[in-house]
Amino acid sequence: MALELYAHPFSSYCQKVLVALYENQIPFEYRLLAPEQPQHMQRLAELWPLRRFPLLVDDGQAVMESSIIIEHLQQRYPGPVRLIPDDPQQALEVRFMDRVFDNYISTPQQKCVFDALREPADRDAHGVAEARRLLDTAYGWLERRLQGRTWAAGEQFSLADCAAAPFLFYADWTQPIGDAFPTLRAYRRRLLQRPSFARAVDEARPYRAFFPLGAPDRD
Ligand SMILES: N[C@@H](CCC(=O)N[C@@H](CS)C(=O)NCC(=O)O)C(=O)O
Repeated sequence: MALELYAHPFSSYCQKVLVALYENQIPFEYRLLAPEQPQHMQRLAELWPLRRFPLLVDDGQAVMESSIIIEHLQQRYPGPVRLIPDDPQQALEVRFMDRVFDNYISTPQQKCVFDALREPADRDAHGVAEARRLLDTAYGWLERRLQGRTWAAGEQFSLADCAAAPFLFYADWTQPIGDAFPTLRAYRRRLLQRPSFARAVDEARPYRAFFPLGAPDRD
């Protein structure tokens, strides 16, 4: 039975999983979460009351959480690009970097975006300032950690890069990665050139007007 992915092209967590699927050319059926197809959102809510996406259905089994979906793909549909290394210590570094990009890049980035969607009276200026400071601190740490590395955890493209690609993409739109972080900027550029992510970015282009902070005219 074909894999089904409940997703939206503009969503960063969905792009993370799309990169993994595209890296190993794993076929799947796209269940677009869009107002024109309410049955897909309804199915998502039945399968996962938390209604977070992406969600993968594999032979009737629902798999949630982007990192777990990628681990599942690695176990069930291994391809030439091993997104989680066999070596346990290397695998730990990959999973650690995946957590860093999720918790300290994506989470504060989304805090800024969700705040912009609120009514002015409901906004949390203090929380947004904290989130922007956390992004700058994370940029500084990544700038040092990525020195001498092609990809997030070394020389092999991995789960951590699937996360880094969309999260740094939108983080830079939210809190620009300045000239003080040349290694991180170069890494973001490398990710944009990776065919799997370039494809995900292209598929999301029609939705750029929806970026609440205003999408810059680049990338
Ligand atoms: N921890 C989840 C996060 C998924 C997530 O937050 N996805 C967003 C889309 S980028 C979402 O579901 N938003 C809908 C909502 O917040 O109600 C994962 O890694 O898959």
